[in-house]
Amino acid sequence: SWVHRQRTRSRLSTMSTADTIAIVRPVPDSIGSCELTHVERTPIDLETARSQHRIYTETLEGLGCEIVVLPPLHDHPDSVFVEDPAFVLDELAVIARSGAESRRGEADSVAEVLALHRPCHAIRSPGCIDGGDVIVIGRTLYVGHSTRTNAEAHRQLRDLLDPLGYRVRVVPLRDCLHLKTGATAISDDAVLCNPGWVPPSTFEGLRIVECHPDEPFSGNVVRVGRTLVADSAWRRTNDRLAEAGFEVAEVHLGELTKAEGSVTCS
Ligand code: CIR
Repeated sequence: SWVHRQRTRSRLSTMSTADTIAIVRPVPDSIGSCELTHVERTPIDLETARSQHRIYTETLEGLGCEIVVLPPLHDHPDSVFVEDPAFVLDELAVIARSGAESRRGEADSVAEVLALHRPCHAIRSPGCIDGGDVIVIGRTLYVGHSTRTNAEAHRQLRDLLDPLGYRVRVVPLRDCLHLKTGATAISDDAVLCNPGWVPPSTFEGLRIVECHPDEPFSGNVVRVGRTLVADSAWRRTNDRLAEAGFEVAEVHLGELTKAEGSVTCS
């Protein structure tokens, strides 16, 4: 996967994706005390986690992203998962209010950076949402109904986004933390999906690539331009993506998988 990643990097170095900003936050000292919902706690090696996160960040940079590194939050064990405190649309950013109380202190510093680029709108109590529950494809927001995201947040999103021409579709989940644990967009009209966790009927009208059944956690990839950044642990699903014509850049975030995280969240 290293070879593949290097090759992908040099081939894409002339691609213009410089208008893409990737926000990351270092792995905190406290990650061993992270929230876990569907995953059993196993020891996380801090140095390995940091080195995997560094390679992931370098990969995004190699694909043309401008990297913004937020200050570390060592008192917030899940703060490396910078996707959850917000999500961004062309017109505005939505600042989330996590369903996990331990994660609410992560939002302010994310909002501070996003405010440089977008007007920010905060989800208010009793609404709860994590950015990991939101997939945006065109003018449709697919929003999970999960332990982190509730109906009040769906209602606030509709109030905010209907006038901008967005449609909010609520997606029931089974057995996974966030919507994006089980499905992610792989182009403007295609999704990668684990049908056991996210009903494929959600994405009616879109092309669907199904995760390999032996790799339930493989439905999470990050789009950068035309490239999909994927975890090399999910070889069979990555092969399916390549066979379907997608360009895949592999990284490995195995230590963060133990914290129930994956590529988009990081
Ligand atoms: C949590 O439970 O909040 C973290 N341990 C994992 C968050 C992963 N984020 C994501 O899927 N968007």
